[in-house]
Amino acid sequence: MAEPVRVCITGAAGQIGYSLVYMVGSGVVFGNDTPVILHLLDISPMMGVLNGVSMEVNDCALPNVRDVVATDDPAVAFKDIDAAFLVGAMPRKEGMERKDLLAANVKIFKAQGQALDQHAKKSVKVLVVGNPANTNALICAKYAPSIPRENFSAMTRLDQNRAQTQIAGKLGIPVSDVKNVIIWGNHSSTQFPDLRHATAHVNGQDVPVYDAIKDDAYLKGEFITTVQKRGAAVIAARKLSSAMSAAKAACDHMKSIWQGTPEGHFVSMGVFSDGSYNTPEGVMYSFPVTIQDQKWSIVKDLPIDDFAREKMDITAKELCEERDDAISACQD
Ligand code: NAX
Repeated sequence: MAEPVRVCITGAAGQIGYSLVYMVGSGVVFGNDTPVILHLLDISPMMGVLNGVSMEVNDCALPNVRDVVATDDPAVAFKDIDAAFLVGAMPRKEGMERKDLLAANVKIFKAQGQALDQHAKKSVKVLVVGNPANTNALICAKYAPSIPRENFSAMTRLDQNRAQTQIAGKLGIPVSDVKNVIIWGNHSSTQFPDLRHATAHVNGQDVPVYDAIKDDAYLKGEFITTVQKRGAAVIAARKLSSAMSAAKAACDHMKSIWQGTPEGHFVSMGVFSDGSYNTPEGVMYSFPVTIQDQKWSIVKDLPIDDFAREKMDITAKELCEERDDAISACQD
């Protein structure tokens, strides 16, 4: 067996945490041959609940779980970690504006960036799930200057999974037969789920989704709004935000980082923009990426039509506004 990987999950007493702790412990992310030491962080009032989660993960008797550390101290939680799922934050409630969330959450990610900088391995891979995920990741990286900023990413994989599922359902094929759907921009309702480069495996071959579903009105209308509003639809139905699907997406994202992307596939994640596709540099914009040796590269030179351009610019504008609000909130 390989050396154990130390994995921190913040917000581990919360609802995403409840699914995520089990999934990470089960071996699906870091591999069945890789033991994990779970570092579970939550805030002091949640320590009772966190201890319960810790008892349960031990009682799962998962062969991959070597040890569980449950704490309210970021210095302990981040000590020598190889990977972090930063989930802990205030969740969006029905009717809550992203701006309110941003002010409340950005300070958490500033403090966690500083703690990562001091205590984590410099090679740590940090996935930010807590909303506003892209901007929280930006702030976290900013306050962890000794860790390469490429090691930080924000989750838009849930949006990608939702988009793939919509198309698979429309075509009546397994979700794994839909690939290369792109989520551009922010994990918010301005995101642009783009099918122009996606393919579906139909009648024994990969065909462009636009050829498989010859319905522009759906592809450019209902499909996009369904994906953009899926989080709100889950809240309306469950009276709670997405949790099981968010945990699964977080595992998919970290697995892509850890184990790479298969030949011919790309995945979407929020990463530092280098200005590709005329996006503003320095915001955490969701791009299609391929990953090898735990390093991501933005997929370049995909053709962008006017329809896509307009949508990509709208979400870029929102990210710039969030960045400016976040920077001033951190200075307060
Ligand atoms: P919960 O409220 O169930 O759990 C959050 C947990 O974080 C709580 O246990 C809380 O005590 C803890 N916490 C708060 N501040 C903390 C801190 N400073 N350090 C450590 N722990 C802290 O929320 P849950 O439904 O699990 O959602 C967590 C976050 O994920 C929210 O910000 C939510 O908006 C975000 N989401 C992001 C998604 C994405 O695709 N990027 C989708 C799902 C989800 O909405």
